[in-house]
Amino acid sequence: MPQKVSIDKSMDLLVPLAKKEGIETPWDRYEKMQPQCGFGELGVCCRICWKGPCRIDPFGKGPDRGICGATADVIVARNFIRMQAAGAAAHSEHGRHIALAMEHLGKHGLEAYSIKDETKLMSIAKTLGLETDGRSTQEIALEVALTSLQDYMNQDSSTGCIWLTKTLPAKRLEKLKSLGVMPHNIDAIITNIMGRTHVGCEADHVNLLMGGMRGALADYTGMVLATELSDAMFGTPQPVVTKANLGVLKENAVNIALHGHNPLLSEVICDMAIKLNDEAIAAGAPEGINVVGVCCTGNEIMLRRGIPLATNYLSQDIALLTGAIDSMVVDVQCIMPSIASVGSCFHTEIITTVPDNKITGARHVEFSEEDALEKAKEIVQLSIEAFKRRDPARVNIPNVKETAIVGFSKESIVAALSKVNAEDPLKPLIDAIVSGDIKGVALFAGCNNTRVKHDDSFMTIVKELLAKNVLVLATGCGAGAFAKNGMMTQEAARKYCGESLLGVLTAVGTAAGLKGPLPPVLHMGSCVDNSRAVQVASALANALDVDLSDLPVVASAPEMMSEKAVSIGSWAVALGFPTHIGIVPQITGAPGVVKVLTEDAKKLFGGYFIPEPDPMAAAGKLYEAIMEKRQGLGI
Ligand code: BF8
Ligand code: SF4
Repeated sequence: MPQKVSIDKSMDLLVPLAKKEGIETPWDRYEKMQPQCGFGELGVCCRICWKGPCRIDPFGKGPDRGICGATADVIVARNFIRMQAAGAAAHSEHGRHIALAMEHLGKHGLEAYSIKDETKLMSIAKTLGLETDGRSTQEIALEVALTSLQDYMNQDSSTGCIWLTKTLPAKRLEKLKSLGVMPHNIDAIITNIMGRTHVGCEADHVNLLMGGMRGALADYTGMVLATELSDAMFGTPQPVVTKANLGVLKENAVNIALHGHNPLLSEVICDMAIKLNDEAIAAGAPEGINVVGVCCTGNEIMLRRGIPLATNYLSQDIALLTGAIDSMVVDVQCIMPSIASVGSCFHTEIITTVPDNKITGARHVEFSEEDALEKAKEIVQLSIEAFKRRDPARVNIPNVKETAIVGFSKESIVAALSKVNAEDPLKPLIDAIVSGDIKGVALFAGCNNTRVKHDDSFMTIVKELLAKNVLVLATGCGAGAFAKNGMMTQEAARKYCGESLLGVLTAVGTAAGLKGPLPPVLHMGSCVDNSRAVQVASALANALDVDLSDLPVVASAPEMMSEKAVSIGSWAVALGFPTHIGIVPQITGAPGVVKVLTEDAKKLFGGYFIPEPDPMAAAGKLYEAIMEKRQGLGI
């Protein structure tokens, strides 16, 4: 195990505690896994048919083709685009779930849900070109839902997905169309990828990769509709001050950790926790119920409700070592199965809620929109019961929590900017970019990965870019890393930003009533909320009458691990953004694939992958990419 596995200060207490208690951490499991398979690392292993597994010898001494004749490029391209399809499927299932809930809400109402943000619903209807005059909120919600569901149903491949075509600049849409990568139907595109990668189908790596890019753009479609519809149902994030890191757990409260992704579950549990607070007090918890978040669900409820974030991906099971989490309630994605075994060492209820995301060893309470209130009540009461079994002698809450100013949706950013220029809110931002006070924009996204020190690459790169006056946006577990490690405070802006960036953040923050700068890292939400950053970039591109690929905008996923992150990184490239990945991707055994994704993509899309594991070198490359785009714009 590396000397120090994480820079998260909570881990200084909990990792040694895990060792003492004989409880395995992800880093112990990582160590046991060494050495990891070299063929897998290079991506040159194929298990697509049962003649295999086949593997290509990277040193050129053994097989250079699989038994069917597939080359390294074909094997790697097939594996890669299947990852893009899986990422798109995960996000799009999330989006479908929200759209179906909104459809039910529109058709017959749902006891636990409503349209909390009617302004957002109206703005969505306008974006989608729907009639609103003289129609009730419920009618509009129904049409918004049905229109969104069209993106899963349209069979006419000459028309692009609605959410994609309505949210990207015209120049980019033309480009995507000319390259033949416009998705018309999320489900059809995912099926297409699975079909064309079956044994004996496509064997041209370039065409495979272009098919994958179309899949990644289907992923964007599912994400943007998930974000926008969630905002209408649960509220569009506005700036809010909260806390992050495991010190947000309370010794004298029933601690419920909400983990996963979909706000349909977490929002109702938050409501129910408020209702049942007195039951918790009566059960002996003087501070009632304390809901905290983990991973992207954590980000969702943090931005919309100011609920504190306990931790991010890699420290999710270690969080249970605090002995103070009474229940961890999960839905879908990025949930380590290990939470069931670690939870069983404590009094903690690990509760799964989704019929197709169960974990052996966890309790399953099946949740649906129709019976959401009843099930949320059951879950909260199970948590209170678990609290009664908590062993105070095993409680170890790290005294680590940072203030975090979060809640930067496109709407809240525009609202803050409009305090500086009410007529033309984007002008102050554009002026700052043109003058060079802001050199460019970097979006940090993605996960943690045992291959690199937990949270460290995020922090190293961001400090470098802030010092060079790059505006920073963040989502997902990257945003979690920044929140936990103190990068969402006004002090951090003063400490880390270059002079001209600090000037802009101070002007906007002061005008918006913050009595000082905005935080140096603007938390935009969960992973699906990467679409918010695209909305900001599209507004800038439209205002400047340029394409997205012309903007000095870059993306970085320094600690990525999931197929969703592969898909997001790919659509970032397809939209024209240079995109850094800090993990050596499982494609390096295929020179042709590497060339397409890191070089040819630049000519085709304007965006391209920058694989760079060293965070300092990555910061340099991202800054260079920003400066190159500035040069292209002549600024
Ligand atoms: O969707 S950043 S570890 S929690 S995949 Fe997962 Fe990665 Fe976290 Fe959210 Ni995104
Ligand atoms: Fe081997 Fe070809 Fe089968 Fe893959 S598809 S396992 S390369 S025979």
